[in-house]
Amino acid sequence: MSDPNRIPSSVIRSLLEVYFIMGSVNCRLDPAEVLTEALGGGITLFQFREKGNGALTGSAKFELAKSLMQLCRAHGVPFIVNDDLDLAIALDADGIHVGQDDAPASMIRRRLGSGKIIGVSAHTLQEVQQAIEDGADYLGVGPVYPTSSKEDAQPVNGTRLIEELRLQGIDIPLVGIGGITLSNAAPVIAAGADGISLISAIAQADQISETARRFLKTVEEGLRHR
Ligand code: 3NM
Repeated sequence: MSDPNRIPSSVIRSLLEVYFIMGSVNCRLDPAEVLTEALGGGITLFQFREKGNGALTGSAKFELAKSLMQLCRAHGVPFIVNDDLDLAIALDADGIHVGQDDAPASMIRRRLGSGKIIGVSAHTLQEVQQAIEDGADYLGVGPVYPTSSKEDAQPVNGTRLIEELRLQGIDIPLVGIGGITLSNAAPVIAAGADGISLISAIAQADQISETARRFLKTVEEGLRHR
């Protein structure tokens, strides 16, 4: 029987349109300033991913996460935590995003409860099928294009894997991720993604708010013309 507390796919799909991810190491400016501008530009979902060289840990990580979650709440944008289930629970975040090396979505669901969003990174058809079986709410499929934001990124897939999934009738909400910019975002939506997920194209932009706005416009136009 379907769980009445699960967030409907149609809601998840619209949250995925412009899914901004970042942590302090991705920002040239203060992370709160970056996020405030991105929220002002219309990002639809945010993931706190405090990873890489110089990433904060312990109470500094917790305090940053809490302040960024408050900014998201003020804009009505859900706040997703990357990987760290204890942090997601401690903050009562809106969800968690996990990779292939983390606990399966089914196990996470038991700890988080059914009203939270669980996303999984998937790079092959088999990983996609497993994540669906485990009860993921959405998938991050990538890397679509070459990226320098993830050290252990898998080989680039282009938009091929997304197209293949949709051709096979797999309709779980999903975003393309990896190397997405304003000039290459449209084909990701045309391939069948519900949205795009990005770090550097927004975090490192000279005009963050305007850039986020242009991504939203690109995605919405892409969805209308599909
Ligand atoms: N996951 P940027 S690629 C966090 O393929 C992440 O699963 C990926 O950063 C995957 O937008 C990636 O700067 C990095 O390329 C995305």
